Amino acid sequence: MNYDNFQVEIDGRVAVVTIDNPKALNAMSQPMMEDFGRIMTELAGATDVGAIILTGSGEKAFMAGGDIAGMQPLGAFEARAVALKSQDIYRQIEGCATPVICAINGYVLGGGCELAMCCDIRIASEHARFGQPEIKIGIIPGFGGTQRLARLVGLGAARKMIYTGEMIDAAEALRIGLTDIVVPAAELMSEARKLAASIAEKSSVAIGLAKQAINNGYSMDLNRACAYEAEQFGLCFASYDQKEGMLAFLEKRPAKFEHR
Ligand code: CO8
Repeated sequence: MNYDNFQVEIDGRVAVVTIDNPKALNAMSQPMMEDFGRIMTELAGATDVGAIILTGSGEKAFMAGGDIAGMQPLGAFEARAVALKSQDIYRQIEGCATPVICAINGYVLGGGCELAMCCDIRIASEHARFGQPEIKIGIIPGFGGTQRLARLVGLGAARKMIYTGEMIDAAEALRIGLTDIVVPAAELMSEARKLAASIAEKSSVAIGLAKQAINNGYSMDLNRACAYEAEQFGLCFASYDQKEGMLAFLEKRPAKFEHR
């Protein structure tokens, strides 16, 4: 895969996608967002990829949001179309069977924070700074931020971030649940790779079913969600990996998953 503003590297069953727009702190323009969608579609469909890490180039930013220069002249209908298109790409990341880990190496703002919230697990460096600063430029979050932030950290903390536009540091993000892990900057990628490798070596079939059970069940009431979980649990037993995983346990040897 060859794109101007992204690097894609595959190491074993782990893919690393690096947003690379250093002159604007990895802010994403609309053409970049479209490329990003293509990359994620391709990786999500690759059976030899068991986990994806998203990160940003350099040490200063994961992604400082949408490209403000490109957005400034938009009219209302164009802005709505941009938001809907990007929301589709973000939803696709959230819904794809492959787990996505966001390795946050600095500023994670606006559309960047909204992207991070679509990922399965967020791991941040100690110097990461989180924010939804849209209010400061006269707009509101448009890539799912008003919805996912409130669901993730609760209404009060979400309102505070969205109404003030102020950034919070990694420790505060950990406290409110906006990141799951915080590590020193020098250890960010090695920790993200360790986590991704640990996921990617498991059965992709079971991981995909677990992701669906968690994500789809989250918006259901508990009874319906548990019934849905039972369906996903049952489906595991249609896989080669379930037979192999249980047989390997009984034979006291490591399982050799084939992700089918
Ligand atoms: N867009 C375009 N350029 C940017 C952006 C951005 N989001 N962020 C930074 N840059 C550029 C700066 O303009 C600057 O360029 P230049 O060197 O040419 O002047 C360069 O990156 C470096 O930035 P700074 O000099 O500002 O670096 P500082 O260390 O002083 O400050 C900050 C870093 C605090 C991150 C600061 O750059 C900043 O506040 N950036 C803007 C952050 C922001 O507001 N993000 C939200 C954008 S809006 C968004 O994401 C909403 C998407 C949903 C829209 C849906 C409807 C269309």
